[in-house]
Formats: sequence, C-alpha cells, structure tokens
Amino acid sequence: MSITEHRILGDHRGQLVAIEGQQDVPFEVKRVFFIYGTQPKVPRGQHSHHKTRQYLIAVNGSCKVTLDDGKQKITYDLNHPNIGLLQDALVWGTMHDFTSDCVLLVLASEHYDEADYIRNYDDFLKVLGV
Ligand code: T46
Repeated sequence: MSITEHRILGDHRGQLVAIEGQQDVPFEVKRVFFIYGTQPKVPRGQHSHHKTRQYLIAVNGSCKVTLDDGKQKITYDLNHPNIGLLQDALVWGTMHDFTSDCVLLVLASEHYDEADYIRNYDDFLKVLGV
C-alpha cells in the first residue's frame, strides 16, 4: 500500500500525467478499467484479490479508498489526477465518498478472473491466517 504523487507535465496548453508499467507502477499492466457514475453514499470494491495488484487514480473528481491488510486500515484521499495508490494483493479495498463526477481509473496486474476475488471479509481473514 503506497501513495505516489506523480510529476505533472504540461505547458500553457494544459496538463499531462504519464504512468508507465514496471516503472511508475511496480507491475506489467495487463488490464485497465474505470468506474464512474457511482451513486451518492454508495461504496464500491469491498473485496480483496489473491493475486491481482491494482493502481488507482481518480482522473476526475475525487474519492476515498480504505485499504486493510488485516492489521491496519488506512484511508487515502484520491483528490487530484496526479495521485496514484497501490493496492497490493491480499489487501481489502473499499472505495467510498465519491464525488458525482468521479472517474476512478484502475491499472491491474492481471486479466479479469472472478476466481481471483475474495468477496467475503471472513474468508479474507482466513486466507491471511488472522
Ligand atoms: C476495484 C473497484 C475500483 C469485469 O467483467 N471485468 C473487470 O475487469 C471488472 C473489474 C469487473 N467486471 C465485471 C464483474 C461484475 O459483474 O463488472 C461487474 C462489476 O464488478 P464489481 O462488482 O467488482 O465492481 P466494483 O465497482 O465493486 O469493483 C471494481 C473492481 O472489481 C475492483 O477490483 O478495485 O472497481
């Protein structure tokens, strides 16, 4: 779990943030998805992955992400498009407090596989051996 403030490139025309696989994110990016249009007061995520690592960026609007590794829970504020948050495998992630305009971009280390998800919190703790 770590948060990074990426360099903002750009000039008088506007801004640009570049994120490169295996450089700015510590894995090869195999999948990109984004979530948006989240309804007020509705959380997303609320699961962990066996293998998938994710890198989250609120490219528009803002949201909060609470990451829980079974020992501690930390809430991060994704409130600028140059901020990236690494969610490692076997970390429970909850995305919440979305602004209505929030677009949350996710770079993932694995292709989509529902079998990689742990969607029950007690199962998550069992996998961790807690
Ligand atoms: C995460 C947050 C931010 C796919 O078919 N392919 C995909 O790559 C993904 C991510 C999902 N799906 C399907 C599976 C479900 O039928 O899309 C549907 C909604 O997925 P889910 O309920 O997992 O959506 P969220 O918003 O709760 O969570 C998703 C990601 O799953 C999760 O890893 O970090 O967005």
